[in-house]
Amino acid sequence: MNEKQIKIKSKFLSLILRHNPQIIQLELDKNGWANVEELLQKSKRKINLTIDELEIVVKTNNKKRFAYNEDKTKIRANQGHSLKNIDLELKAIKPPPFLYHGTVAKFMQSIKANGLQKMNRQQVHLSHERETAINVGSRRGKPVILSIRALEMHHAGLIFYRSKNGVWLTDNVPTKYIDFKN
Ligand code: HQG
Repeated sequence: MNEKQIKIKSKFLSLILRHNPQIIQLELDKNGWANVEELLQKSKRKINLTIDELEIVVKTNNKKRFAYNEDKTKIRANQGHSLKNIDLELKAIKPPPFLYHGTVAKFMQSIKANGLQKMNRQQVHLSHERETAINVGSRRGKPVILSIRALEMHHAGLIFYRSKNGVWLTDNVPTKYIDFKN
């Protein structure tokens, strides 16, 4: 597989494991796991995906988006779901003083009014590194980087999680914890 093919298969996996397993009549369990054999079998309807290719996609994925269970019979996305009621079994943890969120100017008015909301995903995604937030914002245009006073939120009782691949997650970020100057 070349890089382009790996990317196509990775995007397909994101679609199935985060958003829409139904398009191949696959069911995820309550913790977001798909049975690997069943995934490969049912994926044939849409794409060629062998067990070795799956292994490569998981291993080379730049954001470590996917994880196997211990005996590699199951696979799931580490974060980014829009599917409701997926329990990733994450533990609440104390965040660093600041976390970052990359967005674009057209959303700012609404963010200033409503805070950061999870929109179509299960949670708001934040990063420890500013650079990551720049990349996230750049998907949509010229990035606007927001600093979030995460530790203050934690002290106020708001809950943070960190996914297995290092993305910080929280239900919403009220405006008062967002630093709007760039
Ligand atoms: C914005 C990708 C209006 C928010 C990335 C964002 C990340 C609001 C968009 C991960 C708002 C939601 C997540 C409000 C938030 N009013 N707009 N109140 N609150 N927004 O894609 O954080 O490649 O769901 O700023 O790299 O951009 O998929 O979230 O622009 O890690 O692995 O609404 O997805 O990772 O967009 O990206 P998204 P995101 P993957």
